[in-house]
Amino acid sequence: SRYRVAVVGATGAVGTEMRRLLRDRGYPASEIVPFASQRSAGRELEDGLVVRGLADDDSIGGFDVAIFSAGGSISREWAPRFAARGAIVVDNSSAFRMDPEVPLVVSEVNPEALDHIGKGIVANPNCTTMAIMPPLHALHVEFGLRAMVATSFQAAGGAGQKGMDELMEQVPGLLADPLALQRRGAEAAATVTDTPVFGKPLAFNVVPLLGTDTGNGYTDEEMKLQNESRKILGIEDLAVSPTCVRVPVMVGHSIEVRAQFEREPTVARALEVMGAHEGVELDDVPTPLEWAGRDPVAVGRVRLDLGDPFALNLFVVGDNLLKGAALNTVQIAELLHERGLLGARAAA
Ligand code: A2P
Ligand code: 11C
Repeated sequence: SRYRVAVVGATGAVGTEMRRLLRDRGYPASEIVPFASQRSAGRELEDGLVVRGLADDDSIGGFDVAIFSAGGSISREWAPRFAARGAIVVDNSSAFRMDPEVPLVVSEVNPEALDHIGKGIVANPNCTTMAIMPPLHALHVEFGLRAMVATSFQAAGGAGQKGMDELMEQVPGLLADPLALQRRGAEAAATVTDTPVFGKPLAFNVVPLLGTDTGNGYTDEEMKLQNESRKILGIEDLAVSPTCVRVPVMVGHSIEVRAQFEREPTVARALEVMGAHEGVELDDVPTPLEWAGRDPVAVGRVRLDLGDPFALNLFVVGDNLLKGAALNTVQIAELLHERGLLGARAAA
């Protein structure tokens, strides 16, 4: 069978990758329909598809699967409407991830969660959580994960095209006065006045606040690392100490993880089980630039903790637009097909 596929947020950084992956991976689609805001309606995309504005219920019927990456508020409003008209929605926003009726799926980690698609919606994890799930799943199966300290180094592209644009726009001005970057940093920073996405100058800098405070000093982005990891790995009481940091990288999130286990790990066995896990590759010194544009997540710097023989340190890198977002949504759509879950709802 072949499916009618909607891509919502099709003009964005993630949506563009979604369309490319559906095509390149040979998704069994009879038609791919790109949706974006009314501003983009009628625009012809580089693949020849013409954008439809998300406007009314008349335009959204007849889809088997709808892949969303247009932000949480669009998903909250439109995902249930697509689902009500028979589509299974694969949603890349944070809107439904913690809903107990909505499976939160990493394709190589917990595909069995797709057995219970209560509302016709499947959620795709946050890109930072996503990157660490395949290696931590391998380690959890082997050693029993109990706790982790996770510190992220997140790329500008995590905030979409506008994030990458904001970073790039800051570079030429700051490059004009290299000495200020070294000796008069506050002055250099003050020349960057327009920072709607990151709140601080990001070029030549590091910003240790990512997301909005949830009232306990931790941001929403940090809380996702705890809550989503617990749900995906099925460890209700997993102890997580998260810190999310923005770095001047275009694409590719990095995460240093200190993971504590029930059973004593060895580095050799850790490398063995992670290297054998689908979607993971070992790399002695993984860097986001070198992994941008590649499908697997990379793990390196695997070391036994200096103080606790039950803990390991590891450094994980993943392309936030690919595995962190578009690739996993397309892999979920592939699983829905393989498991015979598409079409049935539309027919029912
Ligand atoms: P548009 O290009 O028309 O603004 P990114 O994550 O790169 O910022 O992309 C966001 C995506 O979400 C874009 O495809 C954008 O479309 C889409 N989007 C933004 N607002 C809306 C809206 N009100 N309705 C539908 N799509 C939207
Ligand atoms: C970032 N991970 O890097 C965030 C953006 O929950 O899908 C993605 C927010 C989300 O800015």
